Amino acid sequence: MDEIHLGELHLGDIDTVQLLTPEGSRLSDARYDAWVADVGDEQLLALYEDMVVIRRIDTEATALQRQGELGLWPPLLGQEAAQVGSGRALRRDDFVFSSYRENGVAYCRGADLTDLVRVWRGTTASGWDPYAINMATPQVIIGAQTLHATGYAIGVQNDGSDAVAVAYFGDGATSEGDVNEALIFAATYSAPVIFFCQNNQWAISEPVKLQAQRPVAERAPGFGIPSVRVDGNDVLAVMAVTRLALDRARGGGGPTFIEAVTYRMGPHTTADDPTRYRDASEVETWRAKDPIARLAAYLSERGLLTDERSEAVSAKADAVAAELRAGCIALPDPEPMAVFDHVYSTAHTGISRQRDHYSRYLRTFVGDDTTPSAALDQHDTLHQQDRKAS
Ligand SMILES: Cc1ncc(C[n+]2csc(CCOP(=O)(O)OP(=O)(O)O)c2C)c(N)n1
Repeated sequence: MDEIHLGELHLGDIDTVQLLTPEGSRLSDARYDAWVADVGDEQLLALYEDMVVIRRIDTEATALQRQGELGLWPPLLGQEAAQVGSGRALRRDDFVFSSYRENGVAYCRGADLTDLVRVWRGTTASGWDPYAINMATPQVIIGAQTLHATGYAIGVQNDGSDAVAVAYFGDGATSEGDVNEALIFAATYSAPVIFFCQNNQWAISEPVKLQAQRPVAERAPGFGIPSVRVDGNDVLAVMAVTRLALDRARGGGGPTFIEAVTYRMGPHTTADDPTRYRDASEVETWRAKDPIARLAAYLSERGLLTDERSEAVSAKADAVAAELRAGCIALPDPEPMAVFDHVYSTAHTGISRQRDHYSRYLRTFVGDDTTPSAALDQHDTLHQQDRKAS
């Protein structure tokens, strides 16, 4: 397979890789077909199931937030193909550094369902063990994870491993200094890292056109990094471009920048109201490019997605949603004073003072059944230890 050459990209003629049209027809592509030639019927059906399940997780979590069970949720509705196509291309020992919206990638990495919602329920400061699924916990500081991914990639390169780091971020993140610094370092050290930008057209209420006068994918060649623009609602095309980029990185070819052109059909988070800044017609235009509908159309046309199969996928999605809901609701409330644990490994007067203040505040509730007396007793012991230490 040819490598992507920097000289291939020119202003104004950037192509978007597509293997499945919105109507569900398979296009042939001399360059990318080979990268998904091994994807047989069962694997296509598995990709379809992944996307349906991920959408179901998303709608269930959104419902949980609306019912007051989660404080917040960042929906990924419409971005299933970008996340599944790339997530399923990775090896177990590759490492993912994501933002808060990559719940679909986390599902592909094998994250426990309850772990997807712990943080959003506010019961913990981080959702899962990064080393159990080789995926860092979600980054809320926009773009910072691109630096982490680049540093990690330089590390595995030094170790002589052929594992790859993948940074997921949005179109808005490309305006951040961190992302630009990461691109420079990755190019300089030829780091085995993939910059996977999900261009979902909006950074909260800022349209991508305001931030990027040219396609986002055109930025990377300026840093010496080859880039590719792919239809992010086409799971097969996303898988093909990700596999090529992984192959380049494993073979010492360095970083690749992927712009997956997709659309966030829901709000930025459940705290946002997109009707205030975007036209309903825009959403409808993108709904016609739905990633799940096009794969369903392709599979149905080929007689693969039978009623029976479709029902089995729905049943699986419902079971996953029920498990997610049960796990979420059963999460124990942490002791209030536990928020001060693990902030510093040694005594710290700033934290001690805050802990003391909060403890006194909690004591104003004494007599109330919700008073966490065990936590307060524990706090007193810790506080005395701190005092002795300082
Ligand atoms: C450094 C930083 N600046 C600002 C914010 C506030 N903020 C949260 S999400 C967001 C928009 C991000 O848009 P994009 O990168 O396109 O990702 P998307 O949410 O669309 O997936 C902003 C500005 C932040 N979290 N971090």
